[in-house]
Amino acid sequence: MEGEVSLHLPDGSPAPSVSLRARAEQARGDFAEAVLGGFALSPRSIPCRFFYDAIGSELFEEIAKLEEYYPTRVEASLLEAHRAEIARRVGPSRVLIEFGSGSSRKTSLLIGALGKIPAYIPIDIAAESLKEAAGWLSEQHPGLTILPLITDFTKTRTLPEVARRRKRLGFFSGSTIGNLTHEEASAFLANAARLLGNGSAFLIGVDLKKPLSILIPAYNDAKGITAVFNLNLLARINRELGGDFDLSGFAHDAVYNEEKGRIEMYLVSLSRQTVHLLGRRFTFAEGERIHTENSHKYTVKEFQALASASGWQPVKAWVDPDHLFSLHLLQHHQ
Ligand code: AVI
Repeated sequence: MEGEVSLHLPDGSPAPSVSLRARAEQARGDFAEAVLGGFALSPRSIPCRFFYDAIGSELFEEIAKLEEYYPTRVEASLLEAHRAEIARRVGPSRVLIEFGSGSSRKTSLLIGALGKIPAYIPIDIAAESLKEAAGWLSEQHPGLTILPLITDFTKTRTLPEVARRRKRLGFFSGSTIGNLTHEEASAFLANAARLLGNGSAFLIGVDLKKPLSILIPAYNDAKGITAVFNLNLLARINRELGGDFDLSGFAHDAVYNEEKGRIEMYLVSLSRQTVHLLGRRFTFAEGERIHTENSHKYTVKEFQALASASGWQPVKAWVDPDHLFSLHLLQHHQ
């Protein structure tokens, strides 16, 4: 169907159009539960998926344009340089399924290289950005069938009917897999193997291990956009959960955990302070840190070992000349 952009539910059925408001309520409930749960832990934490409200998504788009934040730029250049080979290796007429599709900007390059595909299925929890991305992509690729699926991409269990009848290519870009722990990444890959099925292919962007002189500025940029992105979590608590965080009382911090091979982001309390939200009080000690994100980095070999242990056979990995980022093509044959 030309330019189709209706949304779909996790079971692949069309989403009723009435439920945008109900979905917003549900999202607020999930956020409240996650914040209360995370603040009961030591150290306190907020899951990184909550970065991406409308403001956080815009801030991430700004991060992606920063000189210091190489992943988006380098991944796009890898896709551009190798898309013809990727398309050749993958073969024609695959349904393209994108996990955590966001703005779908990079996907346009891939779709262009794949030629005529039966359908593109972007999966994302954010209904509004799915709709916007689908609208933009259908302008870029007139005639492309787009079947957006609103769900948490780590929990997707079924695909729309059209995808069940064709061979499938999964796409997971931006090194979002790095925001999962190794156990979560392995569970995600195993679920994707089940979902995409025997004979499927999977293209995944993965950030590489590298010197701290490059890594730290990527997560602590000179303009302070990443700091605002991180602090937006507290602003979001104020907006949505009736919080009274004083944003100037917390500072952004990004450190590399050598042992775990990951960047860790924190919000650090600059003094002893008490904050209220959802009718409760939380006291933060001076220097107390709220853990907000992990971003794991892999060598090519480490990622291939993780993929192999999770049901996928490595086909090829492309790396840029500066060894900043990798693009992995995997296949699943039982
Ligand atoms: C979305 N994700 C892969 C980004 C990352 O690099 O881990 C999120 C991000 N956090 C700070 N800057 C960008």
